[in-house]
Amino acid sequence: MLHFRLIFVLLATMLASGLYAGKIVFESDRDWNSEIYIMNDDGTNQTRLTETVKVREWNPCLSDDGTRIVYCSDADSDADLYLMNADGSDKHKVFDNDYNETSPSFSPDGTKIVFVSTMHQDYEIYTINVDGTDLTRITASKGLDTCPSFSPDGKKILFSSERGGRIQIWLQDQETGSATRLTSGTEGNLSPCFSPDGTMISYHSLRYIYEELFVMDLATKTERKVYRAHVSVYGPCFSPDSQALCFAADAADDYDLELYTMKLDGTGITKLTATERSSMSPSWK
Ligand SMILES: [Ca+2]
Ligand SMILES: [Ca+2]
Ligand SMILES: [Ca+2]
Ligand SMILES: [Ca+2]
Repeated sequence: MLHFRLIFVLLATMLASGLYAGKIVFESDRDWNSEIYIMNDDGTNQTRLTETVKVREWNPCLSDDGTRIVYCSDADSDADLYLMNADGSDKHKVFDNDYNETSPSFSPDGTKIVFVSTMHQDYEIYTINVDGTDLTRITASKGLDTCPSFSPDGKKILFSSERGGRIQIWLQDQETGSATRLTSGTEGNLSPCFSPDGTMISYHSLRYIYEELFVMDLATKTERKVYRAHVSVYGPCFSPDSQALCFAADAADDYDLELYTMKLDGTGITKLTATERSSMSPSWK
């Protein structure tokens, strides 16, 4: 009986604190310089985690357990990788060189980071341990290889690549190194992300006049359009329960990029941010 009462209290707490009850980290220039923020996934309690007037911080990614954030900073002029706790404490550099490192993302167990670097001239994807050791090159192809993330089982890396022409979405097996193209067409598809349940990916498509978000069922390779932007839409990511997306878009009533959540059937669009400048790059855990 006590057990059921506890479950009821937990459910009531989750409902009271928002629809999805997770956290979203993101970047915004609302305070006149790019900084990293965290908020509840209903848009409440927006909290700034970095405060550097002359240094940009961007591309934050929250670890699956919600405790740590990996992000980019140009504190020493080029972009390097940094880590901090989700409350903003213990900021420290993880990977530093004179080239640009961007788009970092954690492995599901939080032990590795996959990211993009120009250290071999071209844009390529690499992994390192969170302590900065064991640098491993993942891609070696002419043109852009970008926006990498691990599959929920940690065995594959999802990314967008210009190999073969227009930018498309690829999935590379970590063990064999073989990559499979998931999208096609004469127009581009980019910024992919996995649903945490491993059954879907979502991505940003440039195939029509308007920028759009798509969801693909991985078992059937069926693509479904879920959102068409007024002008631009960026960086979809799934909710922890794989039932919703968060993305940055410039809706008709607001030309800045703001963050929205939406159910996978395209309903329930909720605006989470509303400042005079932009908010983007969401990561939802
Ligand atoms: Ca800053
Ligand atoms: Ca660097
Ligand atoms: Ca550096
Ligand atoms: Ca490349």
